[in-house]
Amino acid sequence: MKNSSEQQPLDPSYSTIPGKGTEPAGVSEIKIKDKSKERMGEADNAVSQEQRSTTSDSAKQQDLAVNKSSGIGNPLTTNQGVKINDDHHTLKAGERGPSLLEDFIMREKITHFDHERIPERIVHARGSGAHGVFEVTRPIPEYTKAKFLSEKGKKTSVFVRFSTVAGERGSTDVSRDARGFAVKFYTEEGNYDLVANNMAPFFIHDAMKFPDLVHSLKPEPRDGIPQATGAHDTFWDFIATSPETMHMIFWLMSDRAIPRSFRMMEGFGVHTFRFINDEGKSSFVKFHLKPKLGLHSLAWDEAQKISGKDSDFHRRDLWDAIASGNYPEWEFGVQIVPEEDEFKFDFDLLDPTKIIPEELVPVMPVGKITLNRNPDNFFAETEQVAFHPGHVVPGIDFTNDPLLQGRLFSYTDTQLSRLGGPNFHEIPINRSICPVSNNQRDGMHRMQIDVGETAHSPNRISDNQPYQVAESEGGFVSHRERVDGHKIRARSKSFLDHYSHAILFYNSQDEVEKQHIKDAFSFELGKCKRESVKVNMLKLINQVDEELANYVAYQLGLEVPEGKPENMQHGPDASSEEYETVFKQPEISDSPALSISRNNPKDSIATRKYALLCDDGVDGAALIKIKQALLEAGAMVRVVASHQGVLLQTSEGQDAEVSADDSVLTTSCVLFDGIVVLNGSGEMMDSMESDPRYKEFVKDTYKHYKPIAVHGNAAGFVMNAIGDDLTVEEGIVKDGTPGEVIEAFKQGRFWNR
Ligand code: HDE
Repeated sequence: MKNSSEQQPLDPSYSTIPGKGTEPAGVSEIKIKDKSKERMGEADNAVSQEQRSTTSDSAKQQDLAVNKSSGIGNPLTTNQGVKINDDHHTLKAGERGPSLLEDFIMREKITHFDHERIPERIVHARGSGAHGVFEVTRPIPEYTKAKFLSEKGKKTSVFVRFSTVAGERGSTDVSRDARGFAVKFYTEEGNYDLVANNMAPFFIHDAMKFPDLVHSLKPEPRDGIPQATGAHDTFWDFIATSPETMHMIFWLMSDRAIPRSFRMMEGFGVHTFRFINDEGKSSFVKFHLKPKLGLHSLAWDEAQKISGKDSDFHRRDLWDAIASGNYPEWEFGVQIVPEEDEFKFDFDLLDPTKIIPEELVPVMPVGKITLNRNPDNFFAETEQVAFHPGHVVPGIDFTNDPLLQGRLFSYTDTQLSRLGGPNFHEIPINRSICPVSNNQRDGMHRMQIDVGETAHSPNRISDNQPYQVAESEGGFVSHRERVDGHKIRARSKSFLDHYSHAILFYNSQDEVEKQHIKDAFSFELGKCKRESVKVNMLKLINQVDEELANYVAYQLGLEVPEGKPENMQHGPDASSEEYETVFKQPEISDSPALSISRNNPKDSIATRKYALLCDDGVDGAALIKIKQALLEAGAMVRVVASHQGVLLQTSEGQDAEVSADDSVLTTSCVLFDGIVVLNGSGEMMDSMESDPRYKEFVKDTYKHYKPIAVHGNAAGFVMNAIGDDLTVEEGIVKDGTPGEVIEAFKQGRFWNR
């Protein structure tokens, strides 16, 4: 293995934007330590705590450096280090003869190849990751003794993995689904993993139901269809018989399930956790991640088309943003509930299908996460990273949320088979930046060479080393919660209100968002084959909103059935006294924080992507002017024509070359946030008019509610292309100045079309 002085430079495109995107903070500070010593536990003092905390934003990069190798300048060798003379031909008995078993070089190469895949994650198989840094903006020692939250300005390395839930590893990024948002904080006290989602509630109460939920969501067992979507019978059959899913299902039918970008979605820790301060006092806490760019989503038709045109849409967006120096940022915030207020709410804090409305307990910002470095190797980092909600540090602890309790078992268990044994914590992306020593030994792929004479405790032979650590010195001590109960398999009655938070969520949406929810239910249930599934679902939807249920019923060609839902899993029987307690009204009637449109800043086009649509004969001067203005506003711009490369121009006195980055064959309007249609020669307009791909480019941009700027003689073509779909001209800027175009682009979507 080569040392990191021969490490590949950072992504070369970092330096393409002047003044931006040079090395992420701290990377240049990388110094090589003797990692072999440190990994053997001998170098506990090799880097002092002080040194660590001053370099902590780059501490993980420093840690990873020893494992990196570019191969550049090296001879080609076998895995045993033997130099290879011919890597292209199998050893054969004669030029046309049979291959020889003796060929250790060929056998090694093929054998390694045969084993280079690992099992994909059971859920969240499709993901994208990036490195970054967490910085404290508001220390909270009054609530938690976690050191990474203790000082203003303190920086901690992080690795974040975003994911879809249902689809397999190679599936589309833009299915209707929840998104995983898992953050590994490499703190000086060990790794802390916040394994979050982009939706605040979860489907179910109890971990025991998770395999059923996931089996229903995954492709159906008989035919393996459909991929990466819940729009099929088994999923809706599970939902329709499990009313506890109603809150989450409304989030899933909302635009939150089709984010425009990972960079534009929130993260939620879902469960209520505990913070523990230095005095041992506990408070309840919910974790939040709020994107600096605000919340933005796709249109459903657009998302389905993106799946065909670029199924790596989110992965590419994240990669390109980081590579071009547009580092995504999230505010990291907490909702704190004092222990004594545990029963103050209408819902149970331990119920993961509920949220604490931000209007009841505001989110306090405590830091920010910035993603500033793409991985060097997808497999080594994004695929091998292993998160676990049980990876906590002193100052963070669990509650008795039965879903969380089950997760605490599942994550290590699943890594054992996915990553091939019990030593996955040694994989570079997973190992902590602080020393690890204990009496665990051996197992598949052990990297650490444990020296010394003992692997047991207590021991006199090695003077009880490694030693236990007092709580006051940072030893983890579980919160001393009094627990007293019967051993039963049951569900708390305090969890049985299944509808109030779904009602709150739905009522907090604006009319456009409500319409999208109506359409989503109609689409998803419309894909189901069994009428019984649809009818059961209509009954449940009817508990949340009658008008919605009637709308969906009409779309399905059905009627909303009379009566309350019956034969539900874990809802009380319709004849029981408890039954009415299930139907509560929400504690508050409106929560603006739940709506995307109310959290959607319209103040910038930075990092948005626009197409300049034109062809040979374009007015080059106009193209350069608008392109420059958009770039200066921080947008990304691609020129799209009938072919790639240099374009002929009409403009006089315009010497600069203009060329097309993409053609209408290689790209699509669904990959852009808006378009500018340039003016040009009569021939240019004729060729655009006669090419259906141009027409579709404009028409779909309009249909997906996105802004269209049009110059001069292109206006006729644009209006023809939209044709009968035209309802309002809002969002179509004719002959606007660059400033006017940018103002329209800032609006993002014109939903009233
Ligand atoms: Fe997970 N979940 N989960 N989950 N989850 C996994 O662990 C599980 C739940 C979440 O990018 C698996 O390493 C159970 C809630 C994310 O690598 C597995 C239950 C939330 C990721 C697993 C839940 C999540 C996972 C599969 C119910 C939001 C991707 C691979 C008790 C707070 C992490 C793996 C990554 C992954 C189990 C419910 C988020 C099988 C049993 C609630 C973001 O262990």
